[in-house]
Amino acid sequence: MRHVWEHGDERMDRTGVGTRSVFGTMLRFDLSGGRVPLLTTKRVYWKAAAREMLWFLTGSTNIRPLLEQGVTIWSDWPLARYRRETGDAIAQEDFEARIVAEEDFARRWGDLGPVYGKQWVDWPTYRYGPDGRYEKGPGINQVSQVIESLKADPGGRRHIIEGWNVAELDRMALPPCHKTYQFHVIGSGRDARLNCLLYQRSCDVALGLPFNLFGAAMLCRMVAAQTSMRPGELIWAGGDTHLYLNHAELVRTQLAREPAGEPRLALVRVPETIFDYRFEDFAVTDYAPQGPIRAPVAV
Ligand code: UFP
Repeated sequence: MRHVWEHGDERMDRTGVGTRSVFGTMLRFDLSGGRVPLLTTKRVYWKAAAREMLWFLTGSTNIRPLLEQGVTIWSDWPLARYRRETGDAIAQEDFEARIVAEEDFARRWGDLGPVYGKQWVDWPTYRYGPDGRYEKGPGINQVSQVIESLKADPGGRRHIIEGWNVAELDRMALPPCHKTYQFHVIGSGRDARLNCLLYQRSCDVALGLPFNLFGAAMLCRMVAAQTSMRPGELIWAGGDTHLYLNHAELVRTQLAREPAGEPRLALVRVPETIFDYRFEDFAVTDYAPQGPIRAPVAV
């Protein structure tokens, strides 16, 4: 955060807010012994990140299941679209309440397009049918495939989950930020450790990164458990790594704080498949962060 704030290139961005940005960054975290990258210099609502990660794995792209669990992190985009297209200046809480209460309304206004969940577990395919016409083929579950490929070929260099479906970007509320996850195994047998590299093309260091790191760690832990490996390292690679100019107060507050403690993430159960995890299967311990810091999201 200090590096981006002090050395970032100050520039205008899509949202109109403006950022300081560094291109090409890397962070590395040891996930062994339950270690988890969770900021202690402010409270991170890891429960929302956990629910979001499990929501991705269900393949859902509608904000309704998130809102039913009280998670509002994806509301901004559908809300902005609703206001823009209807001219109705509805309050966020009222919009969210309607999504939860009215199924038709949720279907019409709560969908984000083919974002992460869709691409991860149901990447669309096309093929020539028997009559020679182009038709929809069966979707690809990349998450299942990666788990199978890690088991069959631990030394492989092709263990990738990709969110960047070029053909569908224009229908997504937000093109994927944490777009590529690559897995890598070192050691073998009972010593095998699973590394995970996340490439994030665009990163809001203040609000996005804390969430994205926790989510990635969780995904890595689930994949490790499903392939009977120990968690290794999480490597995070950032493309446009930025701080919004209106986050100056957050940056100042957070940089004045001292990191303290070493939070741990426990997976209390190994379910049959990666799609059978429940929120209750995750426990964070030794987490005593300093207070939350509020800051506006750039939409
Ligand atoms: N952003 C993140 N992480 C996420 C997410 C969004 O940092 O998981 F969904 C931020 C990055 C950027 C903005 O500030 O949201 C996306 O804008 P753009 O598509 O123009 O990069």
